[in-house]
Amino acid sequence: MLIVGSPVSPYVRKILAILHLKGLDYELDPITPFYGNDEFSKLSPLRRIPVLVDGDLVINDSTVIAEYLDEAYPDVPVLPKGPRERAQARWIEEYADSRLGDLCIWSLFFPKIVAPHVFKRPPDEAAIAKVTDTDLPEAIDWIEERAPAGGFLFGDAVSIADLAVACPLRNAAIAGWTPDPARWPRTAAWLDRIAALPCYARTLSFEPAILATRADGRRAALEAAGVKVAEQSFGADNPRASIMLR
Ligand SMILES: N[C@@H](CCC(=O)N[C@@H](CS)C(=O)NCC(=O)O)C(=O)O
Repeated sequence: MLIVGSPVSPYVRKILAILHLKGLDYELDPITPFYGNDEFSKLSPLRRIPVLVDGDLVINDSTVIAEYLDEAYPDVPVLPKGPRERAQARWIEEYADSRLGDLCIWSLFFPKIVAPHVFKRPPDEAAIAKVTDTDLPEAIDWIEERAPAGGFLFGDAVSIADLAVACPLRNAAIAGWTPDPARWPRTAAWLDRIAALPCYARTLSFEPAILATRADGRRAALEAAGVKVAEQSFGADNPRASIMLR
């Protein structure tokens, strides 16, 4: 199966961690969504990553992809068993995807890392400070109340909800913000346990191939990191503005 999307996206990272956990093979087309070509618009009408392509099956949205993978390959589940736990896991995933995604990606990683490099737009430092000083701390206060004292949210096995929380916070870390263990001890220790999982740690090992490598060397760097890079790409040479920002 093919996954379209850069492994630096938190939503792609979540899917790659699940594929690793389940022991599934995949090829990666590591495009940044802003560099998607016209074919990418057909594949992903919101021009978002990740997209899963398996033969004639195309699935958009990381939550939908994760649930598909859990149903199609149930041996190592990422959703807990009971209906109550499943509903809780889905809600924490939704909170992470939308609220943490909004703060960590759109309000921090995008203006600090993506916009200056891709769109040559200077960062709004006052807006970024509001996110790191007020908005993210408030969100992590909410997370801290739910963070498990040991293990993971639903026991000894990692779930979609654990991964969903860790993934956007990884982008905040790349942009220079991590939860202070003195204020959020449970969250900080829980994130460390997730980071130590082989399925997740492997996704982090792909990052230098994107973040510290020129565009023309990324394919080789990813392959050196153990990624099967797809022959054909949905990438283009020039960036387009996000639908979100139009
Ligand atoms: N709800 C979607 C969100 C995906 C998403 O926003 N991906 C970002 C990359 S981190 C993207 O493709 N942004 C490009 C855009 O919105 O133009 C999911 O879970 O897959």
